[in-house]
Amino acid sequence: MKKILITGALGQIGSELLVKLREVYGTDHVVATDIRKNDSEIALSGPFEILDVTDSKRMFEIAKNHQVDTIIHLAALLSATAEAKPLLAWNLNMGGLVNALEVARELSCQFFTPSSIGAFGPTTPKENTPQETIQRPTTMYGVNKVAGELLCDYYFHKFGVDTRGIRFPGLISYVTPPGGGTTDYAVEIYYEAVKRGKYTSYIEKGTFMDMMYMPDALKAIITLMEANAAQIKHRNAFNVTAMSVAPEMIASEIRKHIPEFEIEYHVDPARQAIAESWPNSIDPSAAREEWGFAAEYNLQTMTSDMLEKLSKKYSPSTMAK
Ligand code: AKB
Repeated sequence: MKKILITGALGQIGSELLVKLREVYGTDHVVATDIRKNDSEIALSGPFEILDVTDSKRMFEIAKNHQVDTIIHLAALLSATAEAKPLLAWNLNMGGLVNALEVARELSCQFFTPSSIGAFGPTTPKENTPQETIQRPTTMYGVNKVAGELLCDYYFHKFGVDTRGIRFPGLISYVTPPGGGTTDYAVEIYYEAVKRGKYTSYIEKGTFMDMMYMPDALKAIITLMEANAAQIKHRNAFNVTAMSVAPEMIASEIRKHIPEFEIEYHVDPARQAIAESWPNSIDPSAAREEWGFAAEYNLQTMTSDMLEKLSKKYSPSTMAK
């Protein structure tokens, strides 16, 4: 049975992955860490330690004290924030990653960290982007992600650390909103549809990016971590996707449930430029072939589920509790 340490456990992926991992491996087998603690059920439901991932000594102590054998390193700044604060992004994203890899090396832990469609750039083939292709991103986030993929490869080849990674597209969920990403519009649109019946998109109509519903992302992480090492060739990191969508496509799907829903566009040039530098759609065939990746949700099924869950979350009776 694995004993797992998660960094960034209160973030968008962490807050749901933590619950899922505790269901699978047991509450005491998953140690949550984040830079702050809040009074959410997640933070209070099992082992939790405050950790700034740039503090390598503390990270080592926590991992050693809890005798973990697996590290899932999620703490990082997303693309739009990283672009606004590039030096902070370099220090946090790369500093945190190398600290976590060092702990994995010293304690012989299995290791997972997410990469992103942000690891591609404007010279990458835009449609059906291959697993192995040109990676010359023009954002600080992209530079971090490419360097991170290479660093994880290095720790595998040089030190034998069992590093594994996934290039995630935009992740959509109703539990914890993302913050500072370029694909965040695809989450906000559902919240605003339920709360106000309209949304102003900062991403231009006709801009395609890959997306995936959170349950598929969680399943992908667990499946990859459980996969037989002998099957895995592209360990850092696998392309995965569930859908390639533009804002108007999500809007028209929402309208099937909320016919009066309206979308307007007020484009944010900074985030639009990032979006345009990324692929329109990526090819997940290596993940499918090497460890059986398959997304369950498409735009239709995800939209139904998001709207149902958010309507419950924001219904007057739930809000009054
Ligand atoms: C972002 O928009 O920065 C992230 C990502 C695709 O990596 N959601």
